[in-house]
Amino acid sequence: MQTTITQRWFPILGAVILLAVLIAGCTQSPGPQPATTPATTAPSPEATVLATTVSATAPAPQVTATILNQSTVDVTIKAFTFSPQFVTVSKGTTVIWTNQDPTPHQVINDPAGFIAGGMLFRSGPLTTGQSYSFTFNTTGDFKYHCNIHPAMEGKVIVV
Ligand SMILES: [Cu+2]
Repeated sequence: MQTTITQRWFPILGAVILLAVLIAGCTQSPGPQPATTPATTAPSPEATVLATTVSATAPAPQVTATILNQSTVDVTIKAFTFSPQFVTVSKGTTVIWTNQDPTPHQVINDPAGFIAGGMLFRSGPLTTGQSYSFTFNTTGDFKYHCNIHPAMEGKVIVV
């Protein structure tokens, strides 16, 4: 008797397993569809990670540029770095610092740059998109840093 009962349950069990496999197959097919949607959003966190990696290694290479005989020279503040970090300009050039970071930065020349008992140049805190400009009318090396993040350093060489 018992063997006949288990024999009767086998087709039912088989049907249940078949149903389970079918359901699993149905739940799997809509699976890849939402998977493509996170895939499109996934690159942005990856890109952020890459940008962080770049900014972490960015302070090591020191970018220099020589831009002579220009009335204005741009220095970009991005990823906590002045770019170009070391720039050589002609006497009389106006250097324009523009903050492209979401965080504020403040350009201030180093104590070595003090002249005649006063500070040569010092910006206010620059928010995103804000600029500060200073015209260098004397030759020399003018080191500066960010007053908010002192590890951020740069230099203007006036020739
Ligand atoms: Cu800063």
